[in-house]
Amino acid sequence: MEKLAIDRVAENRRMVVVGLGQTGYSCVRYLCSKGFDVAVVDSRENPPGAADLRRDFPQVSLNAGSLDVDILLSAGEIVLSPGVALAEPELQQARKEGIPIVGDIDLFCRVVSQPIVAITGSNAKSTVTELVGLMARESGLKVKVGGNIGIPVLDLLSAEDSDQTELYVLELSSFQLETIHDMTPLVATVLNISEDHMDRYEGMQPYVAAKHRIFNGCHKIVVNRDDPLSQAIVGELVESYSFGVDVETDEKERVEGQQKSSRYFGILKAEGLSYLACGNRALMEVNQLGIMGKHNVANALAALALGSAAGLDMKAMLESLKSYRGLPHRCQWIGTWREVEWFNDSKGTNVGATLAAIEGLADVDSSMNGSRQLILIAGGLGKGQDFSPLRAVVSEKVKHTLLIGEDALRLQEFMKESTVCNTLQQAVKLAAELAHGGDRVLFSPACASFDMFAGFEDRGDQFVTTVKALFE
Ligand code: UMA
Ligand code: ADP
Repeated sequence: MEKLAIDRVAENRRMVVVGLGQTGYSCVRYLCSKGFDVAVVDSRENPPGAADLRRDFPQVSLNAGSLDVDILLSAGEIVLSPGVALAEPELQQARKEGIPIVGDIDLFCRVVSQPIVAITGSNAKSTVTELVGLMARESGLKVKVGGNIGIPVLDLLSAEDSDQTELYVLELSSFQLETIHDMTPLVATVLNISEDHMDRYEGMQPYVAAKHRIFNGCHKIVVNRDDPLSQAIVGELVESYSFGVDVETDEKERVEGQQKSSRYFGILKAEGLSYLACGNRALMEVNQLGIMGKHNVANALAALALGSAAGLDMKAMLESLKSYRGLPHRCQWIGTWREVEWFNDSKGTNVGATLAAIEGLADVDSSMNGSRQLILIAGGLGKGQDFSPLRAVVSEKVKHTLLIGEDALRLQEFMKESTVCNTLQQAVKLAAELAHGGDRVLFSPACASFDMFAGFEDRGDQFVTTVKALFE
């Protein structure tokens, strides 16, 4: 029974899965295939997986509408979905009664012996996870990518070729990290930290603490030199790699300066050109990157550091950085009409992401005198965030902001020039009227989407469709 033969579970093979979304359903499928007695509870009246469960696993009971305490207390182990907080009183009660609460990542780690690259952060997780996956594939490894990126980790095990997998690259959210006990990743990183999910955490401290659980038991770490909250205190035996766009060493300094270690990833400037660099060695010109913006330079360096720590081939990694064009809805270029460029950053769901998108796209263009003018479209569900960090950057780099959604008025307090719109379509139309040749229009909401859309993909798709309908 693999490593799952923990005493308690061996005694009581009843697993209670909490939540029947993507994760819960993958847990049911996995646990049933291993012969466990499985029951499901979900606080929603009609959870998304209910019809499929009845059809494919009629032997599994589903109790929907509340987290039934008696069912929870009957468990050998509770398997918690990430969308449900450990703080729910029913779960706290079960915990007090001594019932272990784990997540799908623990179930996965108990049976997997291959190396894992574990990636978290407030932003850039999916981009860096995809990049490291691509780099590993280009290096000739059989690699699987999953986790918060949208593929539950247990589904990676059900693939026919999973026995041959040589490396797993996992994107992990703070929610998933809350229930991790058994992971010992080869490499772990917190890419960056900025405020998010404040509707779930009582302040930054517990949010940061959840993220840092990724470092427990890891062999190597990658830290962001520009972000103190990403950095961990680890023992001497843990190899430490770092990345940052902070230090720009010119050639003179490079010759005279101290030799930097091969675990140090940064930017080198020489003869007016910027290079991604490892130690004192220039690797490739920044403008050869397939993804745009300063934040993506940091993401490329993070991927290089993670890939190096995982032993990937440098040439393959650099080729991947040249060919990778990024995921949709992340600072994605939509097109240029009347000399105005339009960008969809619907995945910018918190203030940190939107700041990075603004800084990345309002870069200085040598053909113009100074920064580009941005028109920003933002707004949605603020998740209890403090919007004030937007004030200074928006006032410096954004010509006008168009605001939508539930927290539009709260956001407006921090915007110099802004207009509240009833719909995204109205905001797009106004943006087209306000933008002049050379400007860029950026849709980066700094908010979640569920007040007006089915999710960030739906929101981004509606933006792209509206923009294209206006011009094509
Ligand atoms: N819910 C209830 N009651 C329940 C169970 C769930 O109200 O009993 C609600 C949750 O509060 C949440 C929703 O249902 O609003 C979905 O929760 P879930 O745990 O069932 O979610 P899954 O469908 O399993 O998807 C989860 C991740 N979602 C969350 O953590 C909310 C997905 O990340 C992830 O791709 C998937 O597992 C596979 O690993 C999404 C996400 O938004 C993209 N993640 C957050 C983020 O990136 O910021 C953390
Ligand atoms: P995540 O999976 O963590 O949400 P994504 O790679 O999907 O991260 O990117 C989400 C958004 O985060 C992007 O649309 C962009 O606005 C922002 N972003 C990307 N890279 C960075 C970075 N290095 N620092 C801050 N924000 C970033």
